[in-house]
Amino acid sequence: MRYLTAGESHGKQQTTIVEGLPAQMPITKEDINESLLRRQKGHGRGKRMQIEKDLVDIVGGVRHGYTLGSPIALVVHNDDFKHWVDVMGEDPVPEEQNIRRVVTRPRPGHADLNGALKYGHRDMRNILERSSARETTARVAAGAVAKTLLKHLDIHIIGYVKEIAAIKAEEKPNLSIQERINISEASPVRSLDDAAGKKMMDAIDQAKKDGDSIGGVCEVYVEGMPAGIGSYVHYDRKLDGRIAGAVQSINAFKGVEFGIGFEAARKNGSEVHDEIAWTKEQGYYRKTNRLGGFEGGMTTGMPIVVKGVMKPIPTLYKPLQSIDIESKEPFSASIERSDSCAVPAAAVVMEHVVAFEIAKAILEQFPNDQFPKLKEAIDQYREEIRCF
Ligand code: EPS
Repeated sequence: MRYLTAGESHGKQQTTIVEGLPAQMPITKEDINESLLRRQKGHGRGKRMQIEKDLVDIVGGVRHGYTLGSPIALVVHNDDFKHWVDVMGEDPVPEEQNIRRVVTRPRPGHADLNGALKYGHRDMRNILERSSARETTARVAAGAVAKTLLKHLDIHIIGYVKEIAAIKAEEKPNLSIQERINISEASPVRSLDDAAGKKMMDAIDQAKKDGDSIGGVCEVYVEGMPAGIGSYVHYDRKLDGRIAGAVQSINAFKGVEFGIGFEAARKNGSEVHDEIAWTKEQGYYRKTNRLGGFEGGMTTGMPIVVKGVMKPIPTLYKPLQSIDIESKEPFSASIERSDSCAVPAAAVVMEHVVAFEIAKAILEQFPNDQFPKLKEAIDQYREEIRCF
């Protein structure tokens, strides 16, 4: 399974094509819209989210509520396009008419300058329109298709916020996945810790007042994965490696950890590895889950626990110094509108990119043409490894 996205932030629409999904899998618009709407929420979002109402149009690959096995094509319209028609229009601009809102001032921390140098655009709008995190709408749409497949296979996944700025949510290792879903959905910052969540909201409000932005840490938790998904035999079949690459590719993400992550460097092996146990009902399991559900690039059958670090959004009301590429004069980068914190939304994005990598690995390992046969094969595999 693979996917492609296309579309500019202020262009007509975001487009997603997902290819490689089995036929005969139930899926509805609601499965995708729920994810899209969750991505739009979160304390700290800016004015753009008041303009957009992300709803999907399924324009290929699904008929009467079931996948056909053909590519699935999804469209989400940018409602803001109506304000940008003459700036973003696809028709060639007549020579006498100036292109409006030309960007010659690269913003520190964005793709603007590097993209301009690479593609030779002197109007950096041609860079920022695509490098904008608006694209994560299309990625969430692809991930929602993957999440639907996982749901039908009894694999459940949720993303929430662990930290914003310096405020850390308390560890809650014993919460079930359903509790994680319910608590994070009810929190305006997707925190599992109500007290920390309130402090996170205050920190976001303060950053907004200061014209600054703040980042944080998201965590994705997956339950129901059988052991042995992914492989140790080659670098590009290690599922944790693929997940890490996908998470790192989310806009503004700077790092990834599984389980205790970087903490493992500061501990002895006896404090890091998870002891193996067995019961007749459950089969093999680990007494702890410090490695976050992976050994040897394969799932252990324990919950997958992965964290991603998001830097503060580089679009600041508080100006940073940069250089105008036409005049070569220094200037202070300033903006018209921005999110002061998008970590709660990023947790939803991360949930969906992880879902996609997991679903992809499952489809590589089991019969993938017809959904009922896939389900049967996975149920049989679960039984086999329980009795192994
Ligand atoms: C973004 C800048 C803002 C955000 C946008 C990402 O958009 P605008 O430039 O239109 O104000 O709102 O995020 C989204 C539109 C979204 O759907 O998440 C950026 O520069 O990355």
